[in-house]
Amino acid sequence: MKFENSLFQFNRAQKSIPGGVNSPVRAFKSVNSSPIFIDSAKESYIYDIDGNRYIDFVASWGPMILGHANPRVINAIQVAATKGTSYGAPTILETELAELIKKMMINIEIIRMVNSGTEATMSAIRLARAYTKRDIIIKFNGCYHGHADSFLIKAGSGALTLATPDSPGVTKKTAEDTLIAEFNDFQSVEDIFNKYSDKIAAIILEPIPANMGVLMPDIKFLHFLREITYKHGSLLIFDEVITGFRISKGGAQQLFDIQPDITTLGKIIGGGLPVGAYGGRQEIMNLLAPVGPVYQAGTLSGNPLAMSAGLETLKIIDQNPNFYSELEDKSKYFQQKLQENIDANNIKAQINRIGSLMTVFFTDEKIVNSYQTAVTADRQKYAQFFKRALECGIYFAPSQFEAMFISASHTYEQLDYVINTIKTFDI
Ligand code: HOZ
Repeated sequence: MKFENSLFQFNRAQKSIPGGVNSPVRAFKSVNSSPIFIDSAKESYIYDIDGNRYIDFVASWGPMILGHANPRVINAIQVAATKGTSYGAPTILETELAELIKKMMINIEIIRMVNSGTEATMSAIRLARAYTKRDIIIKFNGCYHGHADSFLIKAGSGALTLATPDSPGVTKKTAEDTLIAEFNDFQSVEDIFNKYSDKIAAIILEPIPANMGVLMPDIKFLHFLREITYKHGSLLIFDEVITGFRISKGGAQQLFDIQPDITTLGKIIGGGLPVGAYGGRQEIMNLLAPVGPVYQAGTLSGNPLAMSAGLETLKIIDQNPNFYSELEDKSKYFQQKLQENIDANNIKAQINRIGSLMTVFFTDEKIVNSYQTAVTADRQKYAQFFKRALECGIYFAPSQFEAMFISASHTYEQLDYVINTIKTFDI
């Protein structure tokens, strides 16, 4: 496989863009490589500018649950574009998307659209602080909630692989208001509440962590978080930017039967265009301006192109009663066969999967359910695995600590190709 054009463009990009990329993990640094530049994508294939074709398991980091360039979604964007691309004024599309999200995710009574997951989580904690009149938030070691200052403390995703889980530029004072607990560890949460009880505004978490690789949550732990936040008058914020509309029609909160106070969304609700959102109980959401005093605004919030793409994506999902069961069957098949071949090939790796979210951890640990077990994974092994896969036309996430996404457009034939190809890997 040749990567000459990508290499040339990467060198060119580095002269104008930090590290040549607009989001760090794309630089392929943690797999000791340089990025492929993308030309186009269709369904489950992605094509680079050297003419190489890959089966895509990155799926734009989650949004492309239908596969790339779905004809209905593209048509909706085209129709919207011919009517103008931004007005900075309300449209019916925004209400339609809000109504559909509320129907599918029943704990959301009122929802505000923004432009990214980072904006959603950043605004959600402002709201939680205003509602509770408290300052402290609890987040979990290795969970990632975007790049707002309050979350860049023991963060996952690119921050974890670049070994900068505490970013310079975050002031000490900001960091002091974010307390860190360990995911799936009851005691670590109890300890914080014992010490700071009436100062804690909220716990924010990815109910299924997917930014230190995919971790399996202890369902009892998630219910415990709901109980302890009720008990202490704190809010529970589910960051479902990745899991929303991926894990089930109603997200992880439906799967685990938990009612968070605020939910943050992104990725799928934009159908591949930049959208985030946060929503929850009316009494909390109505603190937002212009109803209440909590300020948050945006010129491109509710942008008609983005709303159209998200609305069409959710309609396609909502109209297919078998959408999630088919995705589950396919993902389960993939996990089982892949694990069989990994074992048969004497590769020491453990696959974590929930629905269509997966990570192959290169570790001896049999159960990977904590930050501590996740980071035992051998990044060099993952880098070898990633590179071998890429050469065979398979595009996995360029980092051990990201998720693999299965889409509705992956075929069993494509999955079989991957399963059988891995049998030949010498790593
Ligand atoms: N933060 C994303 C992964 N969890 C990566 C975003 C990107 O590079 O596009």
